[in-house]
Amino acid sequence: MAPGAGTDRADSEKREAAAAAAEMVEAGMTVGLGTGSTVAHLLVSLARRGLDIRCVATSPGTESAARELGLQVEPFGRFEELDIAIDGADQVAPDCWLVKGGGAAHTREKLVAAAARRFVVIVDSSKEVRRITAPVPLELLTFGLASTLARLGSVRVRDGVPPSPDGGVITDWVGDVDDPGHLAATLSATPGVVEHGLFPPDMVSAVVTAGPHGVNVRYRE
Ligand code: A5P
Repeated sequence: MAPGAGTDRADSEKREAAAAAAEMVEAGMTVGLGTGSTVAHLLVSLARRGLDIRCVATSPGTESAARELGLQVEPFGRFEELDIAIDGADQVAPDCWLVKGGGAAHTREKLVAAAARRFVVIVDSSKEVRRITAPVPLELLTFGLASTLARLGSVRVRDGVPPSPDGGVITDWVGDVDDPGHLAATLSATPGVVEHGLFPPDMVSAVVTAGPHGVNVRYRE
């Protein structure tokens, strides 16, 4: 299924999770906006609240959608820190390891999440998994791509996906993920890997999951 596509039920769960997270934003805050179909609902909920907030976007798509809704989007370079960042995820494990980057935006998403005092993840119930599995998105440098791919081994270049806004090649790790922490460290230590889509639990402040029985918020702070 293409990133962003989904069932009606998944879509309404995304909308509910996004609406709950939008309530965590207060006037005067600086807000990191993620990327994807769940964040598309977040933008609508945030715009409806009409708060005086300053936003940073994690992708050109989010930036233009947010601006069209009247949200104030500023260059990330203006901020050392953000009050909150809110973003979707492809997988959320019970210990709060995440996989992100189904929409190829994980590098900018990780930078924005790392700058935020609180990082809130918004998902529909299909994203809750018992354990993290492949694929894990990767962004690779174009320079030396063939040798980076050979060093990594179990990686597939994503078909028909344009380079990231920063020029990186979008690929996926398709090997085993026995220990997300170990894989994250290995990928980070591999020359040519710009960023991987494994987000560690200590980056996450809260996970807002909407399911058939309503919205559940798990706090990690
Ligand atoms: C974008 O690159 C991703 O990290 C998204 O946040 C993730 O794929 C979730 O996307 P949806 O909200 O569209 O399911």
